[in-house]
Amino acid sequence: MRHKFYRLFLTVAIAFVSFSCKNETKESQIAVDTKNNKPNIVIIYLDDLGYGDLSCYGATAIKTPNIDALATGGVKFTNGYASSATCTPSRYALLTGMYPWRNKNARILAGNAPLLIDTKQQTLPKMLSKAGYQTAIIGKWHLGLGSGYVNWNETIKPGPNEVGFDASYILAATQDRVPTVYIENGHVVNLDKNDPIEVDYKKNFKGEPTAKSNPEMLTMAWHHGHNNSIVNGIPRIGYMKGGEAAKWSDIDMADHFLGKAKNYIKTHKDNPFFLYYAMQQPHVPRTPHPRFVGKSGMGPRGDVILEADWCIGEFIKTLEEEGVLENTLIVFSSDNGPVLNDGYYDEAVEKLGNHDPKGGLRGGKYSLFEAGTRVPFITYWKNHIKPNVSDAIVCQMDLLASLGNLVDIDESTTDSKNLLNTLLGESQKGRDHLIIEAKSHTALRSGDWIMIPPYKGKTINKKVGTETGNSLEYKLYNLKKDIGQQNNLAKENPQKLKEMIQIFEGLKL
Ligand code: NG6
Ligand code: CA
Repeated sequence: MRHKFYRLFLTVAIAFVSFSCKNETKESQIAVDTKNNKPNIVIIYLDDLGYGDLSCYGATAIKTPNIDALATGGVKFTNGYASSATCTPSRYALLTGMYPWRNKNARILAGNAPLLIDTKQQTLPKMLSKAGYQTAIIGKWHLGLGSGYVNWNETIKPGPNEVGFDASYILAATQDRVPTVYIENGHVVNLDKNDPIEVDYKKNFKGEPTAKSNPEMLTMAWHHGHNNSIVNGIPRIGYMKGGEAAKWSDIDMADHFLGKAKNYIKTHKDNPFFLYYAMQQPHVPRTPHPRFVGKSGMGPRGDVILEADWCIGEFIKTLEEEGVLENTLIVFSSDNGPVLNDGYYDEAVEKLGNHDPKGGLRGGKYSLFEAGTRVPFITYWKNHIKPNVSDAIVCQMDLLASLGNLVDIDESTTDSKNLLNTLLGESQKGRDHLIIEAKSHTALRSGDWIMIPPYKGKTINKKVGTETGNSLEYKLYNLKKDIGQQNNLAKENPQKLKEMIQIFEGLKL
């Protein structure tokens, strides 16, 4: 595909050159043409969306027509992985192309944690900038800000703009963590200097209400954690004071980010762009806009999945209306697997019915079993990618090397694999091996097999209600025959186990 693409460009370029008579301008004109021929790149990244949460991945109780359209018009991966079973490490791997377990700080970050990515590190937006792209993030960041102490009332840096994004419009960490404000290019949006923002993750500010001291103020009840500051009636993680005018509206968040994403397309369509559209759904607190309340019959979790699908439909419509859809490669995925009760009473468990967010896999968010990291993964490029289903093993971490290949930048990468042809549906060859991670524990996927080493610790995360993947024995599953990881073959197949341990140890060096 890429070759075809460049061949086409070459023909156009040669035609152009033979046409133009003044030879001094030839070279610069070619350079401009090369730039204009690069496809835009969009990563649409959901938060906690499970392998079975979309109708294109087998869900029947919920219909996601807009995401389904990407899957049926592009490549739907059945073995697509986030690097990790939680957010921060997966996002770290996506943007840096590096295994997150190589960085001991790559774990779920507080809202005031320092920037996790070194400003000297290689990143996707830096690489694409080098290739002439305009780059932006709109949505959830959760990779830390500042270098220790953040003053939210001044320029907040380093952050996304210091690791390669030309433009950023973000929520700092998660929707359930303070500060509950949007930050645009390092500045809190709508900040009133007379009402400065203070954030603390250890202690409350004197006189400020919390979920524990003022339960009567709550419009959503907390189940575990989430009992600190109250914003819009929702109890959060962490304490925050001030910034009243800057606080976001939870029910409008999806529309707000969509508006920003649409506007970005409209104002940047004339030159190649890379947009990382990091949506907040269906992470807690699930706050569907009233238009979507009750629409799924599954409570807020189902409703926000419908809301996300609608947003994606609107976003694609904008690409089409602005005339850039056919020149835009879209990658769709999720940062980790699904969770129902992630700390609030919001009927996710009670109203689930027959829906299986895990899509037949075992575990879920936080788990080393498959549902923790195996997620929906779709590539779409209208009239360029031939619709297909691929069983190749691909990981989000591979986007760095693969997109590098697409834009002709050859950066050396340790962990990221160039799978461009696979992502464009021209090859079925994926990774030979992949190390997945959950809460700093790691396991090896290799071919049809997965090996989970012994780990101490709870086997079940009781509050959340999922299996962690911890046990005192080695676990070995053949995923082709046993996608639900029910038959541990470690004892039956010591030879395979030994081989897997050897590969795993070799890769972890
Ligand atoms: C956990 C939170 C959970 C969620 C998660 C991060 C508690 C008890 N649980 O610590 O609600 O915020 O962090 O999710 O506080 S992630 O998708 O960003 O990794
Ligand atoms: Ca997540």
